[in-house]
Amino acid sequence: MANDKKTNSESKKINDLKSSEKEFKGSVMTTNQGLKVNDTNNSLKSGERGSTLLEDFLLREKITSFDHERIPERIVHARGSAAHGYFELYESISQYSKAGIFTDVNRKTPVFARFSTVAGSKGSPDLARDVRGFAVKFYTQEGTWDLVGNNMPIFFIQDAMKFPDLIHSVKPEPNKEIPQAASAHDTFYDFVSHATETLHNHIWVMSDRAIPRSLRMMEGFGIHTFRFINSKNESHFVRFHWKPKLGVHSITWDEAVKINGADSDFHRRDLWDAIEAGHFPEWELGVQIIPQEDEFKFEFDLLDPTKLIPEEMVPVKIIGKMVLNKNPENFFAETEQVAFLPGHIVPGIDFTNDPLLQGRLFSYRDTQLSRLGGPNFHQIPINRPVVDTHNNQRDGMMQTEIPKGQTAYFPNSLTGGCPHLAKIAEGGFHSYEERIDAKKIRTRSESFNDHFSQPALFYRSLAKWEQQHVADAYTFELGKCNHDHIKERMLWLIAEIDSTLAKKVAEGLGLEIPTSIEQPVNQAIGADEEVSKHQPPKKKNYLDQAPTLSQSNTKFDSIATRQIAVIVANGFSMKNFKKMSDALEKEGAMIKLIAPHGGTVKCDEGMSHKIDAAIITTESVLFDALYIPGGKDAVVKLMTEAKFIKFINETLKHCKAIAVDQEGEDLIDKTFAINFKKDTAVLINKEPIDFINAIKKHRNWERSELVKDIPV
Ligand code: HDE
Repeated sequence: MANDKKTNSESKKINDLKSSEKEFKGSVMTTNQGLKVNDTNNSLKSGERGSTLLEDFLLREKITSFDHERIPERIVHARGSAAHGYFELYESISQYSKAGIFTDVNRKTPVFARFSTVAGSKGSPDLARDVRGFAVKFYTQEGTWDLVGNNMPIFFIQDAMKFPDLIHSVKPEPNKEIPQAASAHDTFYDFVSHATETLHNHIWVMSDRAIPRSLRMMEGFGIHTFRFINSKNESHFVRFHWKPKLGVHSITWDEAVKINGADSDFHRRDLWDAIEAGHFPEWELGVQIIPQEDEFKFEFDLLDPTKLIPEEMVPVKIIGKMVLNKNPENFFAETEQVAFLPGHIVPGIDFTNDPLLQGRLFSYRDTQLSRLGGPNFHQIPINRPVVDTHNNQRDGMMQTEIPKGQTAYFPNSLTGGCPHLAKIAEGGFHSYEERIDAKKIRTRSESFNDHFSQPALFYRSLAKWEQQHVADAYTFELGKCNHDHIKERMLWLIAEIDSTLAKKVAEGLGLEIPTSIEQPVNQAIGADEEVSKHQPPKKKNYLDQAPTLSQSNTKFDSIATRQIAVIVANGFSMKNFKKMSDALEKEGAMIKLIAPHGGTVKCDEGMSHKIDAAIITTESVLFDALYIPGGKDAVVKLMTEAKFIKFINETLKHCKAIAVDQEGEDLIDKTFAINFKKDTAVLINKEPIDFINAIKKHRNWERSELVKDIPV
């Protein structure tokens, strides 16, 4: 009996230790020691109007806890949003990897994915022009694997040694802490223009990839070349890709600037709302596999993280999918405390000598020590593996487990040699035995020295409208710099990438492209090395174009989760509205009614309809498309409100689809300065299917030139 009691209380304790989730419904308020609290509104005082007493342990516990609520934010990727989900494998790839996650098609591996901007602090707006982090924690049965990537396939620098310089240059300038979450300032371009290895990632940041429409509509990349190891211990090189089911879509810079004011949580809200509505975001996982013997087959180095392997040269093999189907319960406990480490791998995956990856293998564990307070951060619920862990590591800050027994060393006899080691065949990790025979040197491989061919390939591969956006972005960013010598140095480098691009930017800046620049360009080298040999080598042209790099070749097959603004006032046509909204909702679009005021409006059939937003509280940039049903009274009313006119003009300017029925045409006649009735995405009295097809195309970019002077 007594024994049973002990077992019960022991197992209760284990359960308590394991389960850290707390439900507050129906519970009484207590202190952290379990004392029931009778008053949490008033401190203990010496008399009704007297001073507060030091004795007040209730006040001290509450305030102390509050004082220490914040932990240091991530030095990079501080602004993030995350969700839970799962990963499923389509087919076993055991010929390449022995990892359970890549061989067992019957598994549903739990995942936690966090998306982030890089430069801004935790409270910065979502629509900064920036790279997006794309980090996924796979809780596999052989241990946790973290794939800590970005939404661009390459990185700025080639060696971890330069990372602090890169980040210090893009962060707010240290004297005045300005600008927040923005690369458009002198220090960043001072650095970029002196470190030409950055130019490839940089041109991606100038492209629409840096201002995604949604976190759900961006690709993800592991960037570095990793290794797959199969059960015969054979190695293949691999690069990882995430392909969003909804395609890759972006907004314009004008929208980004406005969204940051209208809803600075735009991406965070979009991810949260989609999951709450049951529209679970999905990505397919793809791999580019390169046989070991092809290591030197390419005109770039596989170990160089500033180079992508064009899909046109090595196709991406789709092997599985990730579905995000649950929002976190608590932002701090999960999204903030999650710790991703590129060093978290499982048997079947291994590293290469990419010098950036090698540095990351040190940095991420190190950063968690100050961010999460000590070496036991793996015990925080979100960071715990799904498998049991046993080792002899002990103590330290925030130890929340109670390791039992007499021994904490290996080998031992007192605990029967446990925890014992695992044989390789039983899943024990064994590093790939790469042959190494080299001098110890501090240098950069010559094979990393081509900094211009791939930025040029990227630019050549873009559609006309994408190229225009790149030119506009360079012009904006450099236009924000104060020093002409920095702008001129950049112009010289852009001209090395593409001379027509440089001409456009130079015109916008009102500067000449210099014919030479004074100082050596490439500072990727040590002080004693010859500068001249690092001048830009001739560009290679191993591929004229890589169409997969252009967003004009992405998927355009769905309007699911697209936000459709419907502008209405009392007397709007119910018949038109119902036909259109039924068709849109059937395709998964989200309809939002916007009216001159909040509350409800009445349609022409006398029914009341709840309004989603009064016009004063919203902006066109928060929507993907616009519909105006007819109804004479409604249209007359809408015409009198300037903000609706602005709303319509802006929707037009951002090249979005607009559908109007009957009297709705009068409203666009009043609004549009020139006639857009022939525009393929302005649909007047057309069928819902025409509007749906126009929304699927995301934008009608052909309109761009005609609308660029609309003054909104
Ligand atoms: Fe990171 N990076 N990084 N990075 N990184 C961090 O780790 C670092 C790099 C990336 O949602 C930090 O836990 C170094 C490449 C993502 O929590 C820090 C170098 C790629 C995230 C760190 C790189 C990334 C981070 C900050 C050069 C794409 C956010 C807090 C050697 C493949 C993960 C933290 C999350 C976060 C260091 C380069 C992606 C300081 C030293 C390349 C997505 O450890």
